[in-house]
Amino acid sequence: MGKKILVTGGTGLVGRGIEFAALSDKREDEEWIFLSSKDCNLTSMDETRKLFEMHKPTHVIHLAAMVGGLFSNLRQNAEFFRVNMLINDSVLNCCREFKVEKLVSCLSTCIFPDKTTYPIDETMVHNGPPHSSNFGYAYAKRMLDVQNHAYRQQYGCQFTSVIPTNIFGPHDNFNLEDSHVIPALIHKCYNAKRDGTAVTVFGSGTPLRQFIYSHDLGRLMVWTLREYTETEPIILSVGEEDEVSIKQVAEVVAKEMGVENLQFDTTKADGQFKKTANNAKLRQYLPDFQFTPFEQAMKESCAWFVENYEKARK
Ligand code: NAP
Ligand code: GFB
Repeated sequence: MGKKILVTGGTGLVGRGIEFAALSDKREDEEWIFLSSKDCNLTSMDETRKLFEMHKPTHVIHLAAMVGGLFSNLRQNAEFFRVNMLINDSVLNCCREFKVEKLVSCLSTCIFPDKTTYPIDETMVHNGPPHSSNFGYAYAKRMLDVQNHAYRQQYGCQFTSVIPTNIFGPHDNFNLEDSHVIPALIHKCYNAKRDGTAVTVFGSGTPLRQFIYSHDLGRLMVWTLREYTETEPIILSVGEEDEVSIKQVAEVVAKEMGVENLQFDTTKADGQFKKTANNAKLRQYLPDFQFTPFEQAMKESCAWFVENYEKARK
């Protein structure tokens, strides 16, 4: 029998990356359904049940979440916790009730302990408190790993999770209040070029991040759904050697967008200094996986924003 794969949060940055990957490697026995919040408000168990009743999925990739950058998290820790706990409870419970064969949910490297040794690996998710800027989001996401193990133990469910680093690409959220650093900088550079003004980068520019292109993450998540059988999470990341500073990122975006004047507002928060993750487990499974070079991925992301300015989330 074929697979019917439901992707919650299928219209967001990662969902579009998965759609791109699934279309590039089509399989006859797979039917993909990409959902938005308009199809169902997943904070409601009743609505979620109706959705599962309608689609009867055999497989689920669960992306839907309240998502935001550092400044959005700093303002709304309570909401990040509440909304994500509700969504995750509905989705995992319905996956059990409707006997979904496999569920892959999405964590994030920002949920790891703040005070830790580096590099971070998959065994360290629960080792200590997350960074204070996003503890609401981080604890809700950590609970997904707890839920996966509990559902496996009590009901034998095949539930697992992936842990991506910071992500960017087409269809990102470019809203300057809520967004992550790369879409924010692309949008700021666009405005600066149009208005002949300088670009303000928030914070000192010294924090370090690993960034993964949404199309690469899409390919890796399709692989996870098809091939990965552990309950334990797997980090989906570029190598430690590909970690970059925010200043370097700002310079790459500015160059791509044709902007020269960058200023740093050090009164704004830096957030977590780094969360360097180790991708050795991924490399054991996929030693030959090729990541898109950062500059190439940035070129495609900037071009997407310029070409889709009217319809982009901003
Ligand atoms: P995104 O672009 O903001 O997309 C979020 C998706 O979730 C959208 O499809 C949205 O639907 C849907 N959604 C939100 N609230 C919902 C609700 N109450 N009911 C149903 N659907 C709802 O986010 P993303 O960056 O693709 O994130 C996808 C996953 O990756 C999340 O689990 C996130 O935690 C994780 N992640 C993201 C990053 C990153 O840097 N972006 C890093 C690590 C992990 P609408 O389009 O209708 O609003
Ligand atoms: O992308 P960002 O919000 O993610 O910020 P985090 C990364 C860094 O970029 C921080 C700096 O040091 C910011 O100070 N930055 C510079 C900016 N200019 C800007 C700007 O205009 N907007 C933003 N947003 N940052 C988030 C977590 O943390 O990472 C979330 O809070 C989530 O929970 C996500 O998981 C992946 O890596 O700091």
